[in-house]
Amino acid sequence: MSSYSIATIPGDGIGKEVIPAGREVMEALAAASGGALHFAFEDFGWGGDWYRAHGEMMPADGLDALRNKDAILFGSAGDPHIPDHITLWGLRLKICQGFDQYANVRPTRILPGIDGPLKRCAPGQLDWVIVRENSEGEYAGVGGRVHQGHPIEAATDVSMMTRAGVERIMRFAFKLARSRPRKLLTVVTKSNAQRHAMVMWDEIALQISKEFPDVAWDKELVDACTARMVNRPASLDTIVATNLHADILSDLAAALAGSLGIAPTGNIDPERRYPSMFEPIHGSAFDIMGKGLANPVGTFWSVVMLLEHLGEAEAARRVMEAVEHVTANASLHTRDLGGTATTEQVTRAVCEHIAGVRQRLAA
Ligand code: NAD
Ligand code: K
Ligand code: MN
Repeated sequence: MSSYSIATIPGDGIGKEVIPAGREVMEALAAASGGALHFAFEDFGWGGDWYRAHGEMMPADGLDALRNKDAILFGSAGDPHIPDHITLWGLRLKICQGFDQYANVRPTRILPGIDGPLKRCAPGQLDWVIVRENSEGEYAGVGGRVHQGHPIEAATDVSMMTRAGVERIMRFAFKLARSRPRKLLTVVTKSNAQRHAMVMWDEIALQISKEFPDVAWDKELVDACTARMVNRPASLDTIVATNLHADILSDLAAALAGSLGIAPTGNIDPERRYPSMFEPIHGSAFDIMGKGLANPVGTFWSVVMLLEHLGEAEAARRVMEAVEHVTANASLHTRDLGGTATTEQVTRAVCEHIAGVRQRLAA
């Protein structure tokens, strides 16, 4: 039997709806495994409510409570009554940076039954993995404000990149590209305008590419890349970009694949010194929270990534199959996909499919 300890952090808004749904799916998977797979869950009620009670988004020793977990399933940080920079830096970024989860991996493809906005794009022509540098760059936290509130006020957010930080994300991206059938990497840049850090980024891309002679790669400016994603989706496969650039590109990618509610991501420590954290890419979705309208598919796909990270390829495949079975059925689409299904109905259908596979195997 394989047993894993999993931390769940629903956080705020619809995180409180989709993370319990993700846990239900993992429990259904364990039940269907006939004892081969076991998950010990511990739930952490951190986020906006915790902030109101304690003045911080998570306890000061919170990372210690997570350190020995095998993986973390995270919902969203963001509360309508607390500034976004407090919720983000106080919880999600604290975990990403505390555990040096420097590779943020975002697979995107059009799932069966989903109608993406790209009318000229057959489903198989959009199959990307975006690798986002997740530890420095524009979100390094370097900067400040002087003369606050005065007419001469100035403020900076410095995009700080280190050679070591860029080398490790480039190496990760080339490796990932090599593991995919097309062995194709696009390095996104903005070295025409950002003439220091991005020029180093380009130089390091060239340097690391020499370690991967079997990977074909090209460079694209980030603005041009948005157009290429829309006009020539099949020309892209694996994409590596800075923290900010990839943040933006991956929301575009999610929308092109049908909905923000479907897209998953992993915040990964490739060296496995710390637990990695998996989450849907969407936020707290204040406009739909508490209504049962949240699409849980992004969380389920995140569970698939979590299982793959744990080396449970067969279990991951089983969950992905159940997800694709559900997306293929329009009566199980939530409102963001033009349907009327609730979070609970989609969750139940995925759990039933997982349980049914076992029944069919046993029969
Ligand atoms: P959002 O992702 O919360 O919502 C954007 C739009 O997409 C909304 O219309 C929402 O209803 C819809 N949507 C998102 N997820 C959906 C789902 N699963 N099913 C159906 N519809 C879905 O982004 P936002 O509105 O920019 O941000 C809201 C809050 O979330 C902010 O506080 C922000 O800082 C935070 N946020 C957190 C994270 C994170 O924790 N990783 C990521 C993004 C935003
Ligand atoms: K999220
Ligand atoms: Mn984002």
